[in-house]
Amino acid sequence: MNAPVYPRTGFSACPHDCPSTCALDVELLAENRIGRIRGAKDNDYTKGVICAKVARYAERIHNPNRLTQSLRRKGEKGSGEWQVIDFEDALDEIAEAFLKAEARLGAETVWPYYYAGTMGLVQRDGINRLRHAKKYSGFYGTICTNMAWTGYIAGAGAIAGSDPREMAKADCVVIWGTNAVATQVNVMTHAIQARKDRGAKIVAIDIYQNETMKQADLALCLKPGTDGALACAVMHVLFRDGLADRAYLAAYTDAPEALEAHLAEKTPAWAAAITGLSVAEIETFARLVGTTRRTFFRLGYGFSRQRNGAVAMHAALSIPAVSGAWQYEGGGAFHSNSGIFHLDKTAIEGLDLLDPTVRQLDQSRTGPVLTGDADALKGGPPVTAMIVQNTNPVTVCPDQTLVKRGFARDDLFVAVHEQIMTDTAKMADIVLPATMFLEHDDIYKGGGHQYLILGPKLVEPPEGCRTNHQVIAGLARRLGLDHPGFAMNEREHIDAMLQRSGWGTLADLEEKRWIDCQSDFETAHFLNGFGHPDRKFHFRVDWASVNNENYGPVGPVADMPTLPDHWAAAIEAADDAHPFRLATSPARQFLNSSFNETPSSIGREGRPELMIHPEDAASLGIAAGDLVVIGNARGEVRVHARLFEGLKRGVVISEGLWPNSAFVGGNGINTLTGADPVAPFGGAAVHDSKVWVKAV
Ligand SMILES: Nc1nc2c(c(=O)[nH]1)N[C@H]1C(S)=C(S)[C@@H](COP(=O)(O)OP(=O)(O)OC[C@H]3O[C@@H](n4cnc5c(=O)[nH]c(N)nc54)[C@H](O)[C@@H]3O)O[C@H]1N2
Ligand SMILES: Nc1nc2c(c(=O)[nH]1)N[C@H]1C(S)=C(S)[C@@H](COP(=O)(O)OP(=O)(O)OC[C@H]3O[C@@H](n4cnc5c(=O)[nH]c(N)nc54)[C@H](O)[C@@H]3O)O[C@H]1N2
Ligand code: SF4
Ligand SMILES: [Mo]
Repeated sequence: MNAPVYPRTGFSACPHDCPSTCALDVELLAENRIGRIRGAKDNDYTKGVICAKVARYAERIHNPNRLTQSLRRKGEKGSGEWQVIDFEDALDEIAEAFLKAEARLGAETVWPYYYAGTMGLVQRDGINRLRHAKKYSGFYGTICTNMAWTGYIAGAGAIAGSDPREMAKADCVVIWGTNAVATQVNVMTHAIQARKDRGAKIVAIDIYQNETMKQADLALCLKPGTDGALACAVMHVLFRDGLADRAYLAAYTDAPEALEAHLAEKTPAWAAAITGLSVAEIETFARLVGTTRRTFFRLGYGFSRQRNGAVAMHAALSIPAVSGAWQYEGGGAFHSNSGIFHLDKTAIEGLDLLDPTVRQLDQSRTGPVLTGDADALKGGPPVTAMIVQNTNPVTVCPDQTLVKRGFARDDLFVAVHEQIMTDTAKMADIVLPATMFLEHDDIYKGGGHQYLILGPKLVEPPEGCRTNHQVIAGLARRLGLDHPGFAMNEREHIDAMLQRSGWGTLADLEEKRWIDCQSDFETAHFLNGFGHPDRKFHFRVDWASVNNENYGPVGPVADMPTLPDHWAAAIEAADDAHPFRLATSPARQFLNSSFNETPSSIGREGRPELMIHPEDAASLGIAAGDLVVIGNARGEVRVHARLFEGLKRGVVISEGLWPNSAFVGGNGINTLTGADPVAPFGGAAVHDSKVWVKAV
């Protein structure tokens, strides 16, 4: 074989937890060195556009602070004192700790813990094979999607929708509760295409004037947790003004008469009082979507991160079912395409070994789980051993005080497999160094689009780094597990999954780079019926039965409204002691907690701040740049004030998942967010916290 020539371009996919899952062209400078990363021009979703932080990936992958050695804790937990150890010895110690814990308290005391730091299906999900083979506690991954998906499924019966590329063919694009400029830039590519080609109107609905709102023709800035009210008033106007598509309603929906009657009182004036929008804004928006057949509702995650988030998502999704927009190209709704890929992950996840009687523990309740809350532990043994891959719970999980207390427990053994020394890795007993995406083989599926994309190994990792798959297989060997999935390598897993799923072979994919899995127009627009057994869109919801995932309903499910509504009682409304509502929106230069270690991202983001309305600041005696304390019953956080006019009074926003050490006093922003169970199936209401704010 000829030696590879440099520089050259390699093909990949962005592994980060971002709906865009961009197809990438990677400049390869040497066997172990990359240059610039660009978006693939010939992928018709990516269209050559990626975010700046991934374009600068050389900075992250060649970061001098990367972990490249296995470490064993020397001092107290979190002391930062480590001893370098051999990788194989580290795996021996982890396996031994797991066996010891299991012998004492049963297999469920071990909690393999992972999330979406990489979205690669082999590297991310392989840990489940270990879990199923050993009957360790399951990881109920709720932190991101639960309220959103539950609300969407409640209406449509599936996680799918209009082809996201159709946004470019819309006459109105409603960008609802997603800061797409920052969080999934390609939505903007397609929406702006529609504006250029067709004069389409772009509507954005958010709680502050972020970069996406600034690009909108109509920017609706409402109070957090009130989207259900806006949606109801819009549908009220559609019925009132003869803009509801009654033929469509009769053919495709379950309870149009009940809905119309239910909405009779939900007028724009009613919604204005709740949302803080004006009646005129609501009327304008309703008329626009009611008179524009090709209205594309691009529903994001942000507005679902409220305790009434599932209800809000369902209410927003109900609008195109009333207007009939689903029938038209460029119309309908889209949230995620997760439901279209029908991938058979038996070998990757060891699903043939799945025992549904083994408990699952809720990611969003990591704090309560690790501090012994009997309800969060589902009546089972305490967690005394963990391996963590691709997630940074000490930064990202709600109710951080509990999370920290849990990870600090002396009777809890924790191994963390990481690329950098995160807040979580700092609390570990053993740290293992991980490869980055360009250093291992994997395959990625779009959330915001319809492609399966190959991400092959393109460069050599630093000596010492291991793939997730290698770590899991190494542990399995030591634990005496013989599932065939442990013996296969990454490429064999990709090939087997593709073949079993009917998507061809790895060799095919290597040639094509990506597979377009889009379903046909009728299916995507639910014109052959929605995903429920009766094939109707459901306005009426029995929340406890929407889905279950072997966990069961939680929270005040019985109080959930059965028709689209504003579920006021669920959210943490401001009160005299906590006059502000805090949202913790994403930072453009970070990807959750990833990139919060790269100098250029830190440089562009500055420091942890609180955006507060100038009049609120004045009333508290706070000036721009002042250090302030934000607090509630869960704890206190110190940040610098940034006066910002683009939000409602009584709303404050702190952008970004900074390392806890970036905060004066070391309490990260999730100190203020709650780990209480969110109805109906859990999740993290990270934009729904009542707080007080004080000058220091
Ligand atoms: N740059 C960057 N990109 C990211 C991420 C990141 O951290 N940084 N995170 C990635 C991940 S994991 C995900 S899941 C996606 C999420 O991406 P999005 O779908 O965009 O969701 P969020 O980032 O949670 O919030 C989006 C917007 O919702 C707003 N919001 C909060 N509460 C409400 C409300 O009650 N109503 C309305 N209408 N809006 C509200 C927030 O202020 C924010 O501007 O982004 C991904 N992409
Ligand atoms: N306050 C507040 N909290 C939030 C949010 C919010 O908006 N506000 N957003 C929430 C959301 S939507 C999400 S999805 C979560 C995300 O939270 P996390 O899942 O923790 O997300 P990341 O920070 O993207 O990734 C975590 C780690 O994965 C590591 N990693 C990446 N690739 C690999 C790999 O191949 N192998 C290994 N071993 N490690 C790898 C990275 O180095 C990074 O440190 O945070 C949630 N928390
Ligand atoms: S983080 Fe999102 S927008 Fe940026 S390259 Fe990755 S998938 Fe694309
Ligand atoms: Mo997420």
